[in-house]
Amino acid sequence: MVAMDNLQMTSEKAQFSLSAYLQEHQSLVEAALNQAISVVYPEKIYEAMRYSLLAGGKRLRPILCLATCQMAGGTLEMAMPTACALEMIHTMSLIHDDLPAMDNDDYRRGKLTNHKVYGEDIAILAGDGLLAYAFEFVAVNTSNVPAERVLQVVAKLGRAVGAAGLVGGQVVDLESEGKADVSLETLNFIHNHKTAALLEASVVCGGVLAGMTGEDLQRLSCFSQNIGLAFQIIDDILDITSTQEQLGKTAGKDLQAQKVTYPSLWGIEESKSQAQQLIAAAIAQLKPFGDKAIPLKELAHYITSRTH
Ligand code: GRG
Repeated sequence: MVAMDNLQMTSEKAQFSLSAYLQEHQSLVEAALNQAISVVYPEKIYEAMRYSLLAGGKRLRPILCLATCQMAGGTLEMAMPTACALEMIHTMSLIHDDLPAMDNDDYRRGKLTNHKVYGEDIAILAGDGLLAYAFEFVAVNTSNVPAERVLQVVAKLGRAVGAAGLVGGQVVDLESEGKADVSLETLNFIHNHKTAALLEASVVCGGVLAGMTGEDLQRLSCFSQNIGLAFQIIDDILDITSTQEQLGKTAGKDLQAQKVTYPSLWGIEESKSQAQQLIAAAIAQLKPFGDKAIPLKELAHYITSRTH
């Protein structure tokens, strides 16, 4: 496809524009997500799934997956079904996170949350529908990739969302709520699982689809764990320093829920410095990949400079 081929990276650092890269990749992901789910009977559930999936968002996970696949010599087409699945899984986790039984939020991505529009019952089912469809989507739509790589992707996605990943992190987060004595170790556990696990899967699956193995995958795993934690530290800071309009969701939630966060343990300045150190450690892992890693490096920097 010509439009996708035009997006192949040149090796000239000077020619790389992160904002153009983000814009181009975001619109490819939007188009693929829009095509992924059609509204059929029973319409309500498909509408609820599409409502949250197409509500905007930075599309960071799909873009990380596409960028890594390209860096490793693969194509956007090889990674697009997995990129869409990552966004389906991420969106389902947001829908369930916002439920009254969890964080009880009214706004997400600048819109009313799924349960506020469709009711709790449909919101739970919309999350379930997106989660199941994510796996079907990868299995059915991935082409020009050997089956054993697709199987590896399915396994990695499953691990990232289950009790060894998002679900486990969410459980410890719920257990820690209202406790003032949450340790740094526990906080790291929560966010390594709730946030970093899916970011890690995004990067590593991109590498797997393109045929990466061994030490290269280890490097990608280390890169993404570091950016995952940095991402969460910045998320915690933005919850304090940004407005609801900037965030698209209720601001100041952590303080209100008396959650222990990185800024509550370290203060804002030290938290920023820790995030910078994690980004530097992440970028160091990309050294062997040379100029091909420029998009991933720039995406890592974007994590600490973002405002929403
Ligand atoms: C996964 C089976 C399954 C259940 C869900 C609710 C839950 C278990 C886990 C919570 C996961 C969660 C909401 C983690 C927070 C991750 C995070 C920092 C979200 C914000 O991500 P952004 O900033 O959001 O990328 P956008 O809207 O830009 O996509």
